Amino acid sequence: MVLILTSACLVSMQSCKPKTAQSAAGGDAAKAYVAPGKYDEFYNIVSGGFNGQVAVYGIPSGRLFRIIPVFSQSPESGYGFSEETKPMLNTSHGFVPWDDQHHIALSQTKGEHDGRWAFANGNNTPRIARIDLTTFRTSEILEIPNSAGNHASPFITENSEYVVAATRFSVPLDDQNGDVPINTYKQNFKGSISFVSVNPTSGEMNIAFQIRTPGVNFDLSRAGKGKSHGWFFFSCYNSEKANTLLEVNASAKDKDFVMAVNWKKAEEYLKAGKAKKQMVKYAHNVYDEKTHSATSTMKTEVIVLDPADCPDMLYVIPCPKSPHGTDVDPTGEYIAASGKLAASIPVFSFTKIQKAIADKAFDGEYDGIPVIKYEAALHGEVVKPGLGPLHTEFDGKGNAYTSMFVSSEIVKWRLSDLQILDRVPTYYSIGHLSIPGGPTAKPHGKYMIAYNKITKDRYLPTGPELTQSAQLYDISGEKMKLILDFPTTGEPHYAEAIPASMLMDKQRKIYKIEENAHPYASKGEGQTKVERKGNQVHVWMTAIRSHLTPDNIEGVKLGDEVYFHVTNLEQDWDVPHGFAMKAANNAEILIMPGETQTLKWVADRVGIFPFYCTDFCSALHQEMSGYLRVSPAGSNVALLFSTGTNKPAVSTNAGSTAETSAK
Ligand code: K7E
Ligand code: CUA
Repeated sequence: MVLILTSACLVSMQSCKPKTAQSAAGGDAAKAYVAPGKYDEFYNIVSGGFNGQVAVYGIPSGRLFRIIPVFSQSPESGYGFSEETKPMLNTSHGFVPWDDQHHIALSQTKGEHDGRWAFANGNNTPRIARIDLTTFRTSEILEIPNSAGNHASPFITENSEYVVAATRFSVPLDDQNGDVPINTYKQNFKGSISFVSVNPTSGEMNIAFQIRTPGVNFDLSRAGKGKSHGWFFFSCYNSEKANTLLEVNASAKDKDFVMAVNWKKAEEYLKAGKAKKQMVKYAHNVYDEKTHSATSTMKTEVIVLDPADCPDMLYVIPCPKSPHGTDVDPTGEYIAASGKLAASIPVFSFTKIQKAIADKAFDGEYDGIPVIKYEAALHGEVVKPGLGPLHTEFDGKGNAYTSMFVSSEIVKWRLSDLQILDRVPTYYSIGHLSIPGGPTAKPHGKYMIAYNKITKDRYLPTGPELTQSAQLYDISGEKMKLILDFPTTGEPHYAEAIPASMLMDKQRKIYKIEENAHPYASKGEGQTKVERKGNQVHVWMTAIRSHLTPDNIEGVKLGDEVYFHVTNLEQDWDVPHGFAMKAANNAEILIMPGETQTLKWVADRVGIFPFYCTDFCSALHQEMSGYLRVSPAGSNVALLFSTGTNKPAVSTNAGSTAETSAK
């Protein structure tokens, strides 16, 4: 949420609490009821905001199924703590284990959900992640160079050709000396739009090209679809190019812009060799499902198109007051733009934009980019929709739904004649809203979910901070009906929901042990061992109900770095084993059937250190444990490991027992 509230807004926010309709009527609430043992109709994949994660809820029940760590370390799964997953959080700035996650884009084919991947943005240290929807795990993270604030991201084209990212903050380019006075913004700060290609088979991301832009701030955007496929519509604010007190100085002009990008044209310029190479530095991190390990590669160049060399590639359309987003309707004809401070919602027509370009209905230029006349591009305005319009979704039946932050409501309006049909309160201060399939060519309709910024009196209070929350509405009839409140983890921004039937039958159940290509895998207890390499001790360990092999380890010395490479030998669905070591400076690791994961631990004192399985895996789970003995640095205790056999006892120094030497 990028809104800066004026005191007037704050006042109206306080007073926006409706006096009636505090709760859903019982009859409506029943529509959200999913009986015990029954499945939900939709998976809802929801941004986690400043917790850096993505969460998965059922719709209509609002039940939380899973939290997917993306730009965060997860003590639950060991993501970002295990040696295998640490590289996922590598960047050109080093290990960055947090980000601010706002937007989700589900992969599409022919403008419809295909249920393969979810893309998610890291807002703070610019990154895009790809989540595999067969494992609900993060598979890839790509850093975005020439960007600072990856808020306008990720947006997907109708065949997942690209996920697109534009910079929130314009900044000096990565290969230039950025040591410039901040008030030289207008000369030195540039914007950048990145087209990230998606490999149609593997999903792997690659920056195909960037477009250099004037130094504006980009906000939410959408790809064209159907008739407007090949175009992209970005909302921009700060066309004033202010560098201080943006609250005032970036709101000076009456209109900012929607930037229309003809990306098919950009591809032609690319083929014609118009792009220039630029030396930059950005990390590309990929998780390999065969080695169960991530690798991080530092990339060093991007190719960049400059609009000055590429006529007819970019146009700008004036748009009232600090737009926060553009949304394209299912047919691809209408582009709704929401100005946070605007009194109306302008809706542009793709057909009219094309005609305006053909007729050169321009109103001068902005930094060399033709400015299309507002009236020439306009389908019409939704008049007096409410206060603080932010985001719009579509039901596929010719209707649009816009969230109103300041007046805390959702307004339903008709695309054809822009008439307001209905309005419903939200509790409170709605940001995004989402309709299953809402951003696609074929919305699934039926439900609408509001993501709120403030919950105030809706839930039991929990100290200084109250829960975050979403609200579910039934939109199958003419009137929108509130049917459920459900708390969310983190501050939710955008979300996408997809029919359960598209995902549930293709879930990965296990990793086949025979396909495990981890260099430290033990594919059976016979392969377990302990080896020393200098001060590193590698433990090849297995886990199966209900023991760890080896479970007695001796000969580790003070200061040794011990790597526990634990392979879960199970080949049944949903039988993870966990592994935790006393005094480890990280989290547990949670190992899926057939998988190998590594916990690093440093022996910081002499003594006996128990380790155990953390996931209640069987009736004898509590017995699934072992001991590691640490001896002084100069000790002569040999490296020994075993399970189920007692080796002869060896003491560190003659005359004392093993017990006392451990003190
Ligand atoms: Cu919350 Cu999409 Cu970051 Cu609007 S943004 S609310
Ligand atoms: Cu394995 Cu508990």
